[in-house]
Amino acid sequence: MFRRAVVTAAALAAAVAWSVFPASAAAVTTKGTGWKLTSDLGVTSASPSRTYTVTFKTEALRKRYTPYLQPAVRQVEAAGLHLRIGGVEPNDPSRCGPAYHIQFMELYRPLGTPGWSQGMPCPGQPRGLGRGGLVAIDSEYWDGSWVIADHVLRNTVVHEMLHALGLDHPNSDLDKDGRAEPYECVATRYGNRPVMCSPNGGYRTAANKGRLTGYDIDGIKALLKNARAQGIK
Ligand SMILES: [Ca+2]
Ligand SMILES: [Zn+2]
Repeated sequence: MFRRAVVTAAALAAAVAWSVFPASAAAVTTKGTGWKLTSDLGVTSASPSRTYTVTFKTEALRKRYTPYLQPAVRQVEAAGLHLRIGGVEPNDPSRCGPAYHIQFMELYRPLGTPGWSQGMPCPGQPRGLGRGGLVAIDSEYWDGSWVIADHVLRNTVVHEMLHALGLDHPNSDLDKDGRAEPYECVATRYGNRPVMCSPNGGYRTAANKGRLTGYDIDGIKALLKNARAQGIK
């Protein structure tokens, strides 16, 4: 639900110092209706040509999360970003993995808060080009200590993957009380908030849970558009 550092604060600071603001910032759009990019971590685009690969720390995790991710992965592909579900590889919550990998793991309360998971892109990338990231799902969902509805679980897993691709929370101050509050996100006329809303939104129906909303798809398209605007392949 939140995206802060799996990577250590020191590593983050060093990486962000590299370039939070790309030289061609003028060509980059970082937010729109219902979507926002992770510009404060220096990620504003995604490669239109490279393939991003989701990997898992263990075979058990691969089996567990692959079905949850498949519908969303197909939508991201349809939006033009090459994304595939891969296999098992070691990962380390304190550092980013191979380029263009999104590494899934389970940790006990990765943010220290009961029931919260986290995902983040590798920060401070040259020209703001996202190169994948890390996802840590709270292990409490599986040991019975945190009760989570199936649609919330599925939307959470997808939400964290989208963080690793470079999408941020699009919460904004819709009621003009001076603060962008939890759940304060645009919604469709059916009341569906972006999956990237914080805490996570997304569909609640059996047919659509774990699928991106149109807002989230617009965010994915913006990552690609920014890359093209900067001549990133
Ligand atoms: Ca508000
Ligand atoms: Zn989040």
